[in-house]
Amino acid sequence: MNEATPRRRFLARAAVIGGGALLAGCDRLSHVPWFASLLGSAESLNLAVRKVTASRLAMAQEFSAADLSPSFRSNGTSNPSDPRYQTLAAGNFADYRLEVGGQVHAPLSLSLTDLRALPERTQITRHDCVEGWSAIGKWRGARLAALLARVQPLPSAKFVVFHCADSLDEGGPPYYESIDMDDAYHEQTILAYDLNDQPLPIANGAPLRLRVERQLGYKMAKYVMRIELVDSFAAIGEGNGGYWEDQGYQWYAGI
Ligand SMILES: Nc1nc2c(c(=O)[nH]1)N[C@H]1C(S)=C(S)[C@@H](COP(=O)(O)O)O[C@H]1N2
Ligand SMILES: [Mo]
Repeated sequence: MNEATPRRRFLARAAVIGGGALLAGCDRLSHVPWFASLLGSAESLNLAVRKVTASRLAMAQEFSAADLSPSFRSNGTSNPSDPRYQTLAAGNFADYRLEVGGQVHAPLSLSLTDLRALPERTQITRHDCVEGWSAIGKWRGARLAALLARVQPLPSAKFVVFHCADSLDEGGPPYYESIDMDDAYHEQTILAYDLNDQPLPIANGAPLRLRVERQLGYKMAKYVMRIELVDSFAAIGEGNGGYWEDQGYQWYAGI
C-alpha cells in the first residue's frame, strides 16, 4: 500500500467540499493574510488545504538503502538536444555554471565545484510521477537554503524559478518550474548532483536537478541552468509557473 494514499484521498475529498464545508469553521483563518489571498483563487485551493492540514515544514518520508529501486528510470527529456548543453556534456560539465539572479542582493554564477562546496544533504526518497510510476533513489545535493543564504533574496521575492536546458517539443518552450519560499527553505529541498552515489546521469538531469520531496515528479526540474527569484509569475512570461502547469497541471503538486 502506498503510504500517501489516505492523505491524498482526504485532500481530494477536501478539494471537492472545498472552501465551503471544510473551511467554514475556520473563520479565524480568513484573517490571516496568506490564507485570505489563497481563498481568492480556486487554483490555490490545494495549497490552502495543505497549509491547513499539514505543516509545510513536515518532512517527506525517507527510506533506507535496502529500499532503493534497482534502477531509477528516466522520464520526459532524457538527453537535451540544445547545442550549448551538448557542448557542456561533451566536456563533462567542467564549464557548467549555474546562474542565480532576479530579486536578490547578490547574483551568483556557480561551477559544480562551487556547488559541491555548499552545505549539502543526502536523502533516500520516493519519486512519484503522475504517469503512474514511482522509484526510490538516493539523492545528494546542495541545500537550496544554503544557496539562498549566499544570494540574499530581496523581501519581495516570493517564488524560486528553475530554468532548464531542454524543451519537450522541438522548438517549443523550455522546461521550467517554480516553488514558493516555504518549499525553497525546506530542509529536504536540494539541488542534486549525485544519484545513488554516482554523478547524476544525463538521463536523470545532469549536472543538476531539483529535489522538492513533498511534491510530484514533474516539479523536480532536471538540467537546471538558471535560477531566478521573482515576485510573481508575470515576471516569467505570464505562465502558470511551470511547463506542465501551463498545460493545466496543478502548481502545488503536494503529496
Ligand atoms: N527539465 C526537465 N525536467 C523534468 C522533466 C523534463 O522532461 N525536463 N520531466 C519531469 C517529470 S514528469 C518527471 S516524473 C521527472 C523524471 O525524472 P527522471 O527522469 O529522473 O525519472 O522529471 C521531471 N523534470
Ligand atoms: Mo512525471
